[in-house]
Amino acid sequence: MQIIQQHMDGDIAVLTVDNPPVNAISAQMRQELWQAVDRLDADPAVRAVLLTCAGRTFIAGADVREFGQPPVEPHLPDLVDRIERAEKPWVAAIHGSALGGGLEIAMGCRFRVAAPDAKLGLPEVNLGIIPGASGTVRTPRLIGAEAAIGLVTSGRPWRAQQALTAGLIDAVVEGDLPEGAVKFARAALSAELPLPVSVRPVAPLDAAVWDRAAAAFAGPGQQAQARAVESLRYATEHPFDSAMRNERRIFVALRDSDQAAALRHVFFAERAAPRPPELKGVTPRGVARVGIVGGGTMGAGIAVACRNAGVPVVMVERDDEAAARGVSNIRAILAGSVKRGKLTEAQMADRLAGVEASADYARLAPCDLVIEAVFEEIGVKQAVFAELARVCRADAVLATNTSYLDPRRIFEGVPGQDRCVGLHFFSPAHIMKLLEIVPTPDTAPDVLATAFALAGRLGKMPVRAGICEGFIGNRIFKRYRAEAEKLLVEGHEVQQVDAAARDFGFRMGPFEAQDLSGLDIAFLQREGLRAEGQDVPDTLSDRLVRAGRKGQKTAGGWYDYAKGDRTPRPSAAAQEVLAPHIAGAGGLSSAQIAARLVDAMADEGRKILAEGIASRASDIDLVEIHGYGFPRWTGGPMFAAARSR
Ligand code: T1G
Ligand code: NAD
Repeated sequence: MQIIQQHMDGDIAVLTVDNPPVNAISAQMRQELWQAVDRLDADPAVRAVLLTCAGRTFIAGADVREFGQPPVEPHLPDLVDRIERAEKPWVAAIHGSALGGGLEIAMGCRFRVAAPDAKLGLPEVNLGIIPGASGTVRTPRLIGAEAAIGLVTSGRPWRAQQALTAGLIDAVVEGDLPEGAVKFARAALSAELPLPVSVRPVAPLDAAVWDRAAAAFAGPGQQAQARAVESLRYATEHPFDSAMRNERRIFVALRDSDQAAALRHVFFAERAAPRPPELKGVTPRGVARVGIVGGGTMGAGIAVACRNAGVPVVMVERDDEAAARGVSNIRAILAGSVKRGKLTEAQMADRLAGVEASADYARLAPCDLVIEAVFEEIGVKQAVFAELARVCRADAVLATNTSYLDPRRIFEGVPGQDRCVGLHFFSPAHIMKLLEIVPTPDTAPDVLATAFALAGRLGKMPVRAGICEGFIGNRIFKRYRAEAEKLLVEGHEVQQVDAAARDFGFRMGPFEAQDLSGLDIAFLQREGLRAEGQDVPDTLSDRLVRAGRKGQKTAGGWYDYAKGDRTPRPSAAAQEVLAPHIAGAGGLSSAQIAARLVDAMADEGRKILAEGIASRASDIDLVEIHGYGFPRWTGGPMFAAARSR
């Protein structure tokens, strides 16, 4: 099967690339494009070549699945070069996304035009590499070095209009793209052709600008960004050919690096998790309106997540006063977005207008899906579901946001158990990407599919989780905290463990994070279990709470805090509480401490897999990355632990 079709529009040859789903560049595509250049150059009936794509997008880059395999000729940089040297000028007509190698091919063309909603970018750094087919060499020659630094190091694509302003493309084509592009080509051919990008001059930047750019990417996990700056700088200070050799050298080193392998793993993990194979072909139920019971921390955050996605919300609270509080919780979140320039006042008003808050459960009748987010108490939740069973349509999906309770107990007695499902959002729910989707054995496939579809609309990363205490995320988190305490018992310092976690790539260590969120939440949960007669031994953090140290809110937990200052300071008082329980002299290095934490998480992860609580190891990695700040460039605990073995 040919990937590329050709037809003539007068004296312009139109090539259409068709390699679903995203026209990723394969060896065959490179070969066919090479042959097309030779063939069309030799054809006297052809004056110019239009490069277009079929399907939803222009060429979205190299095929990530081929990264580990031996390279096959022709290589992409040579192909881009060949297109640029073609006697007949090539015009790239871009719709959807021109990414990575796709944009590099477009930069080899003499002209680039794009549909108004097209996106153009060099996302390679997201995969731990730099552009490998002249992206760091042609881009500065096309749009200037400073703009190129932004495009390459951010990995974020530009919209067509921004690309036009910067000079990345020559025109935005409204209406039919191939037709408009042919018209553009005809007009362009009547004037003198611009220089090929590789021979255009590039203005050098001050050393200070480069130094600033390099300094911005000195942190861990930004190896690709740092080396992209290096490659861009070299490319603006050296001739094209030498710059290409330098880019290649850096590209190959990064491609074979641990960070790139980890980021590729995450790339595929993120594409696998939202599409469980068992739901293939299952049609989700329509969700035009979402109900939310509870307007506290989670209910308000979930409401904002829905409103940001344009979904109308009905919120029910205990009484009118609580309903008003729920609305002001929503308003406070939106006002924060306005303050940070992420939302306009008008958008905020629109978001609020789509929220109906009340104390009357009957208002939930038109909702297609209702999420319960009330107190974490089984009796309260069961009473809520009894009300939902009374007022909601029989086909409405009913969901609970419980963190630790067994959803089967919460749904007990609800008619139509097949429409019930756990939807575990993370706080703050309008920001955190993770959504654990927790079906019971009775949950119907189309209800599960509805949950995944909702996650997609809300921009969440859905991960299927089975039922156990804490599901995937909180169960591993508990083990992580226990391991951190064990390291203290063995004689390591609180600040030493936190620093090791930070050096590994967490934004915060386990103890400073607990001080921030409060030690009392987990304490109260354990006290609840103790009250039920369960044997739950005191943790070190329980001992701190009993000594009145609940974290920043009480001026101290694992650390002390000066008034109005969130800087953790070593605490003699905490040390006094802990001292009787310390049984060792420490001695592990920072890397060894981090490895202990990661290994404990991975060990719990393996149990979770063996019990069928998670469907795949990569799902566990996503839970940690998107819910708990595990550094993305390590690939998650399962990937990192397997690599270090
Ligand atoms: N290679 C292989 N498969 C890819 C792919 C790629 N580059 N991009 C997407 N897919 C698959 C994906 O796994 C999924 O498969 C399906 O396409 C739809 O993806 C030399 C070296 C293009 C904006 O990083 O950003 O070029 O699960 O669900 O939301 O310098 O995919 O259906 O089997 O994401 O419509 C640079 C990454 C490569 C592009 C479409 N390119 N892709 O989004 O669909 S490096 C990228 C995307 C490079 C050169 C270097 C998005 C998209 P399946 P999807 P979407
Ligand atoms: P919260 O105390 O901030 O809010 C709970 C709200 O529920 C309150 O506004 C209360 O008035 C309301 N409520 C109580 N009983 C009600 C009833 N019968 N009908 C209507 N409203 C009622 O609690 P939260 O932090 O938002 O947690 C809610 C749920 O989400 C809990 O199950 C919790 O375990 C879970 N959760 C919390 C977090 C978190 O980090 N806070 C994260 C994930 C899940």
